[in-house]
Amino acid sequence: MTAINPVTDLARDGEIAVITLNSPPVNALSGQVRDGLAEAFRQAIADGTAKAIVLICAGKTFIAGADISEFGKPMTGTSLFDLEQIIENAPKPVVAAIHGTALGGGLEVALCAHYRVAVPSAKCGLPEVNIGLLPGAGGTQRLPRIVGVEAALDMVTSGKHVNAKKCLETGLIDTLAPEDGLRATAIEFAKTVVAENRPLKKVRENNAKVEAARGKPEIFAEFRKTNARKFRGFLAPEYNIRCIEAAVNLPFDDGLKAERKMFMELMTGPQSAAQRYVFFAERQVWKLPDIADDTPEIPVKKVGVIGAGTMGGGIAMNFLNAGIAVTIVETSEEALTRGLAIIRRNYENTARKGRMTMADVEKRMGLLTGTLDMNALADCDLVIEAVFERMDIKKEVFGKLDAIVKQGAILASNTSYLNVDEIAASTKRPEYVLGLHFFSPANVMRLLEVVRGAKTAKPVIATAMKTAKRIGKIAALVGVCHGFVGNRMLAQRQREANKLVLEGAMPWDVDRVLYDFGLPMGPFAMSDLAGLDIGWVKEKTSSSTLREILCEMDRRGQKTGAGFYDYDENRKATPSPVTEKIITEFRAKQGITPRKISDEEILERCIYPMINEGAKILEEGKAIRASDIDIVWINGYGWPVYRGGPMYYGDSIGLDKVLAKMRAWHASMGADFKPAALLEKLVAEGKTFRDLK
Ligand code: 3H9
Repeated sequence: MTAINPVTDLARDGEIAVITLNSPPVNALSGQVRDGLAEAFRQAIADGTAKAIVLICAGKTFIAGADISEFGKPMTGTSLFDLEQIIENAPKPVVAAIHGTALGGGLEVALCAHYRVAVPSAKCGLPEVNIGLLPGAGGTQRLPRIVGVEAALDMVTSGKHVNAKKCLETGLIDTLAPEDGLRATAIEFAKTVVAENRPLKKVRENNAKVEAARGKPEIFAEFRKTNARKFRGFLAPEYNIRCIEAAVNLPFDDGLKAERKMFMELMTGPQSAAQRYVFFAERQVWKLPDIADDTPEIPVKKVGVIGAGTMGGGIAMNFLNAGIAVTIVETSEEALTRGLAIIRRNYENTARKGRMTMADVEKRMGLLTGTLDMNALADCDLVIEAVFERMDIKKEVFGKLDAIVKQGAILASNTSYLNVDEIAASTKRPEYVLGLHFFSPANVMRLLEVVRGAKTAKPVIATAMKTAKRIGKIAALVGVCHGFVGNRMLAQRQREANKLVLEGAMPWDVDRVLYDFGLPMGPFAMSDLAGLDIGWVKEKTSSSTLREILCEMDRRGQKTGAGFYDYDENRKATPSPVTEKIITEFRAKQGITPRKISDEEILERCIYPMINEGAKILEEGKAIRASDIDIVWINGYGWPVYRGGPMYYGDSIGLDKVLAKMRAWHASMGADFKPAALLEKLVAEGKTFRDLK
């Protein structure tokens, strides 16, 4: 075996040259990797006694793509394009041996090999779209030549990882190898290719499938239409589609040029920069500076959930999906029966849509026990309380749980605002208490805020984070403060949205601006969806806010067919003349003369105070990093990922701009706008949130 460089080896197995790449963690195509591979291929090609070449990777995966951390920096070493040319034009067969994931540039390299062999657990995909890019090394031109235009469109715009069985069906791979016999099978396969004198199959020459779609622009028009909602605001999906169109309509080399041009445009643009930032932020969020990776975990085999309402039911489903037994406790037979029935119905709906079998439904329901007796939670490892959001009730529940649930078990509250330390103090085990703030619908939303109390023990936090991963969540560790990270910042936006309406904007103006910014919906549409009567008490209402007036008129949101908006029978919203009249009269009563408010002001007033609040959260140590706050907003509130999260957005528009506005509003409108000390400091030092260590 010859070491070509620190990450690439060249060995021989009879007449087959075997190139092994070993660049942990995921064999990404860094400059060093490209150099090593290029040199190894050159040597293997030059060696007249080697009849074929196998490319295989060590470690957990085949090449998982270009090295994303190199993007935006000057390129060093062999270009990926040159490496691909060497492989594709090799005068002897090249076989790629795939395990783990062949993604992005990794699959593109494999597509330049003449044959591909994979183990059954392997997956292939072109996930560049997820980081605001397109496959820029020929992937958009070669993939449709194998899998066809429709399948290629789906793969490049969804970024999905396709399993080996499916890849075999579409021809993306040529044969399967046993799970523990990839190397041997790939070598045998290469020997057969040599022995049978099989052709050097170049994907680029395979035109039948792209030609079949030529002159059929409706394929693309239909695809765009079907996915318009999903792609809204994103540049990359459209560019990926255009590249597949180029594959269909242009000769291969011209298609490559078109792909290159669009790739560079995306790569140097703001959306991909934001999405690449999010890629790393999603991985950073799990890293906890003061909790070592080897902190002992508390095994979580059985979970208790208190409350079978929407939240409790959704929470329970997360664990059932992960194969963890759940006991759910309610206070009345009726509420329990209803809660269990809703869980079943949700699963059955999923099964009806073909995303689960009825056997899966029964398996999950088989793990679920409903009871009215809290004592049934005695042997749970983790109990999550999802009862009414009132401190006295929470304290009572925790007091009872403390007496019932075994020592060493974790007691968690799903509170979205309340003081977790106060809840913990109602038990004799505050170190085993923390907040697990799920977002509604809890079985769908990815975010989990893990709220660390003053006394929460490290193994409890470590267990919460690991458990979050097990149930498919993305967890951010946050500190105790009113509303934690997400809702604390949301409150800023809501306050300003309400004020803007008093000052002269209409709710649908505010909603439109935020929707166009990329959020799934604006604050008033969101209030209508949640119900305007959350926290509204009929007996105490006094027409003191627009919200109260709307509730008094039984305009309590979507559920009553009217709120800020009017709704038709399909829940389609239209701006309401009734609401408009209420607002106009309310302003008059308050002596407010409405003024014209620009879209720019709406956006800045809603978002800059959030960024300022984020700075306060950081300053108080309630979030570990600015990027964790971004993760909260992307995964809990639908902040558009191509804008990187509110803190990243602040950095990208310039913190000096945010500060200048906060100062001006502070002077004209008072304390709500007091600039955060951290914001002042960063601007004074010419730094950004990303510079914070
Ligand atoms: C591309 O290929 C462009 C080309 O078309 C054209 C070029 C001209 N680069 O996710 P994990 C790190 S674009 C750099 O926790 P898992 C990651 O940050 C690329 N680093 O592991 C983490 O580091 P740390 C297209 C990368 O087992 C560590 O590896 N490819 C890259 O849960 C472990 O990652 C993609 O978009 C990378 N490409 O999942 C694939 N990938 O430990 C992106 C990972 O310091 N990668 N790292 O935090 C993935 O989807 C997952 O990482 C993978 C493994 C499924 C591979």
